[in-house]
Amino acid sequence: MNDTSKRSPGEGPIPSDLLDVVVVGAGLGGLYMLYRLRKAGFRVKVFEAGGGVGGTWYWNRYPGARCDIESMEYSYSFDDELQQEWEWPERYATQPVILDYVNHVADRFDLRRDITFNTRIKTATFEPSAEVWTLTADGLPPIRARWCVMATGNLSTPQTPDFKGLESFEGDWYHTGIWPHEGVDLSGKRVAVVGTGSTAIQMIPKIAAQADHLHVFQRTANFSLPARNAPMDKERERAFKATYPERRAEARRTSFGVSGYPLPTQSALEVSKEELVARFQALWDEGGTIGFLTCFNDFLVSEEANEVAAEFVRGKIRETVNDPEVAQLLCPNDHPIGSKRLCLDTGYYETYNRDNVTLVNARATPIIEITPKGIRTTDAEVEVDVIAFATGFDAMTGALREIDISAAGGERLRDKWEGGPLTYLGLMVNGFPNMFLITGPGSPSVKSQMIHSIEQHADWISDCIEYMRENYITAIEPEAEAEMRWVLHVNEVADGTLYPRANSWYVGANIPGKPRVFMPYVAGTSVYREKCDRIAAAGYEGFKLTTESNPASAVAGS
Ligand code: NA7
Repeated sequence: MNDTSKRSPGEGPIPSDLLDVVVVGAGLGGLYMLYRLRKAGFRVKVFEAGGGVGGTWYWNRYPGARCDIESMEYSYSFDDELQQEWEWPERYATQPVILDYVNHVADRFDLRRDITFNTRIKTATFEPSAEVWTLTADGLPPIRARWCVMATGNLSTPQTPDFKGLESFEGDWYHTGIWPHEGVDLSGKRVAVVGTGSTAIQMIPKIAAQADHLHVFQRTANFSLPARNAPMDKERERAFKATYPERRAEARRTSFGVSGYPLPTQSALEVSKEELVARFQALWDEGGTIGFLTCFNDFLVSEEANEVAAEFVRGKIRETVNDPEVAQLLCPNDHPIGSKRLCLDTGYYETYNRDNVTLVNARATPIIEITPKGIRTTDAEVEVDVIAFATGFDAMTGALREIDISAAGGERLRDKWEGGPLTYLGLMVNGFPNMFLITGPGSPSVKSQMIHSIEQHADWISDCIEYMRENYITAIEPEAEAEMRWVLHVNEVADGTLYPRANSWYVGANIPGKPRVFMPYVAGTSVYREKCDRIAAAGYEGFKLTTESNPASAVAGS
């Protein structure tokens, strides 16, 4: 071992260029990680590709961008004064409001002084002899740290299909995930939206209200529920704030990390069809998606129960959309409801009753090329001035693939994950010591209230690094066998549900050539948290720990 490894991690003099922890990304995950590690006394720096904090909420500025979890839930819980003082103006917060909130958090806790913006990390390499991570970025000297935390986000690599002729398009085109910060004036324009996922469903009513004509290219219809967004109910806000700590504790005992939706105990098959429909109607009237997803314990397990809900929503679509042919086209028929991200909208289906909106069936007549004047399908050329690609992201693994991550023996993460992501708890990867993932594949991540899961991961990671400091442990990584068992478990849990039945970004189906592997852990956040805590309490069971006095590896726990 060389000099840098002789000091106890996080203690004693630090060679001037050696950090304790380097964090990649200043979104909600990176910011809280910085706060937590700094509080524990570690020397931390964050590097962020964007020009400001916020991650997803910094980049996704398309019209109508809004969170689909209620504001009182979708916020940090770590500081009671913060959650008491911050006022959310609406039931569901818009992107600009969330970005204001994130900026407020960065200022309030003086986080910016440790963040370098406009810096995209290109490589991350672990030197086993020194037990040091070295990261590189254009225009900066190498960044060296004992630990590396990837807070790179799950939906941060926008995916524009490789359409022939795109470069010849004479109008303007945008991907929703990198929407211009100054906004786009679409008034009087002929606009095409490609895609009908959550993003498009939020954006389409806004664009229709502005554009001269909107053409929506739909390949797969999606289920969407009404948000019933409204200005914040002051009484509800007051009641919520009066019991915030209890609410947060309750959220930890749920599947999705959202309070008010306890673990369901009843099977949908135990109630009559009439009662099922009445329950779905009540949830439809209340607005939001979590109620639907947690109303019965077999909603995402039993095809029969699921189909009742699916048909209920299809009925609403037929009731709402005047043209029966358009309504039929909007009715999803190829996946169980909830097996793809359940969308949340304000006036989505109603938008198709407008004269200036045309739905193009991009399944029956696929897009074959972009022309100088617009989009050509197998049926016709649609002339437009602007194309908005709401075509999604290389989800969960994309941002990590973009960084050339390599470790002991030169193994690269990209190669290791060629057949799908392999992690232990979605937190660490065998062969890549001292590198942590925030909400990585194999954790509940996108199948939960993200800030809830971010806080849980950042707390676990900080506790782990503190434990290493206290116990003179210089390196930690999962045992290969523990990792394999976890991956099998994640898959087994998913296979017991209807989730794998959909061609969703949860299985990488939206990226040509991406291996079809179900990535999130869907046993629920409460089950997951309990497992993480138990493993840590058992001395990091399933992890290989290297101590300073005994550099030979020792397996913790049993
Ligand atoms: P999604 O949910 O991945 O949706 C992408 C949409 O783009 C979906 O409707 C796709 O159809 C469509 N798409 C992709 N490629 C094409 C081509 N080549 N032709 C036509 N249509 C295409 O991304 P979002 O941004 O909406 O949402 C991502 C998450 O962000 C969301 O779940 C929230 O968690 C926040 P397909 O279904 O593949 O047929």
